Amino acid sequence: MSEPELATETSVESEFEGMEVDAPRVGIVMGSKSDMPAMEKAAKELDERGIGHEVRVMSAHRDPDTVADYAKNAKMRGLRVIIAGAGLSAALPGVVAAHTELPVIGVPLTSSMSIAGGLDALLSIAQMPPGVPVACVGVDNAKNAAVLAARILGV
Ligand code: RP5
Repeated sequence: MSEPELATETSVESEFEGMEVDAPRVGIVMGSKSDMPAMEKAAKELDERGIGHEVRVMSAHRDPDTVADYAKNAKMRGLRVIIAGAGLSAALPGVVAAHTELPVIGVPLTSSMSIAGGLDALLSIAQMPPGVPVACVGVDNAKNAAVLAARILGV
């Protein structure tokens, strides 16, 4: 009977070669560059907690294929949570959640055309139909999205 092959240091190294050890665990996406001032608060909170993240601008309405590709590949790329901020008829968090099993945290945002102080975006995000959940934090409260992401990650 042949001896089981023991992994040598070199073979383990080659297994890990090409794997990004510092790959981001949280993806922060938003529907417009105009959302950046509000969404930067999520990035700042994750920075302070030492949680790797990436920031992307992509609109569910203007770039639907980009959003679908991003969400479909997110888990495979090592992301564990997605934070999605959008204003007005804020479809982005729901569209992301439709294309990934990862937990999605929506951040309803105010914008120049918001009605009722962002109630439009709040309802768009919170009122997802049964089966495709999106967690929803308060209007413009991107910091809480980051704190919730940290709790989901258990760090
Ligand atoms: C949404 O429309 C964005 O998330 C943003 O909050 C709002 C306004 O976008 P801009 O017109 O400033 O690009 O899609």
